[in-house]
Amino acid sequence: MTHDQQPPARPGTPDALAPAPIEAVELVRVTMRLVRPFRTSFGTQTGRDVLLVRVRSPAGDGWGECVTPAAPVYSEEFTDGAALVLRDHLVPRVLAAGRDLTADDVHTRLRAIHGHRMARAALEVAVLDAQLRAAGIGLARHLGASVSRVPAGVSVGIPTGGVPELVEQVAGYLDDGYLRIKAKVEPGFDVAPVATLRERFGAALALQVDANGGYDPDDPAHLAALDGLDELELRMLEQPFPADRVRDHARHAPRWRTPLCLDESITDPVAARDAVETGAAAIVNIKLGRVGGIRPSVAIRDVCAARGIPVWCGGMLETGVGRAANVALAALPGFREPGDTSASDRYWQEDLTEPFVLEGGHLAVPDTPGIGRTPLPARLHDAEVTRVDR
Ligand code: OSB
Ligand code: MG
Repeated sequence: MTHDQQPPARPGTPDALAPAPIEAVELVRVTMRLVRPFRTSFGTQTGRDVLLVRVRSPAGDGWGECVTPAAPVYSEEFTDGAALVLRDHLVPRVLAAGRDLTADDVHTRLRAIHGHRMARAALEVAVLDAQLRAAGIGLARHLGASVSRVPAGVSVGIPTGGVPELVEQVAGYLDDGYLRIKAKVEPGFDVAPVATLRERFGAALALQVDANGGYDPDDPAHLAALDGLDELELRMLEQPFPADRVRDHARHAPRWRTPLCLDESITDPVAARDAVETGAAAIVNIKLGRVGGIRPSVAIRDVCAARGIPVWCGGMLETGVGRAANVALAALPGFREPGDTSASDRYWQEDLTEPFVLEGGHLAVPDTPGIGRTPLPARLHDAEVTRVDR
């Protein structure tokens, strides 16, 4: 438990918010290059083709970030698909039922739509941001956050330079002050590199791994590698098997002392309940994009809290817009582990917003109205904008 203890602003009673009048919705795309390529078991990302949703509203525009990668490699969603479904389906369907909108209306009006959770989440957050700006309330306070800063971890990709480069990167992040390290693993890059980290940085290092579903639950060699990781005193093993193999996670969990954490498999509160109740997940990574917004994220937190399961806030290499929402979520009661809520300079030379900075291993939770960050106008000069106003 690394959170500061502070009473919530208004325990359990998020302020009721007036609807925001929406004049138009814009899809804003900006190309961003990562400070270093990020490799996982599903591939390498060198940058992001960032898709933002901007809702035009008189008291202040609302912003949300769609966290899709360019290709459908993490889940079925990808950025061009998200832009298309927002433009042709989600936004028209929401606006057709009236332009005075709440974030809850977004969920209600999209009930008949299957999937596309990252796209839906971006629209939900943008509308909520506009409502909160009009009300002069910050997102964290609105949600009942209990802390003013959140402990920050960092997710370290599989480096092209192998173990020496991994050690060097981790040393750099620890110098920066990050409070825990999550190393990406895949078959062939697991026990040896992680054992090296454990030897080099000692027993006190808060260390965990994320396989992004890269292991086959029926392959004895893969299971043997995971047995090897189990010796290394890891905080958790995240998503060893593919997203749809929840029963296999439950089947193999008793084999290891290391708690299993699920990411890709947890798409909604029912999936969370089933994963927890069957023993597939002892810890849950919550990403508001993956689950379709802040409302389902809070519902998953509740499902887990009722069953004594810790949750933490994951990330999808967001810009400051998405990170602002993540940091507010990470400040809620029940979020009990450092998140992948790293500072702006871990991802970008220049963020889209005022940067998030690491202070003593923590990020400050924004307390200005709305989500707490807006893209800087100068950073949007080359953006491609699609207006959707019907
Ligand atoms: O599995 O948590 C993951 C990034 C992109 C897609 C999936 C994942 C990640 C990360 C990085 O681990 C999290 C971050 O720092 O934003
Ligand atoms: Mg993950």
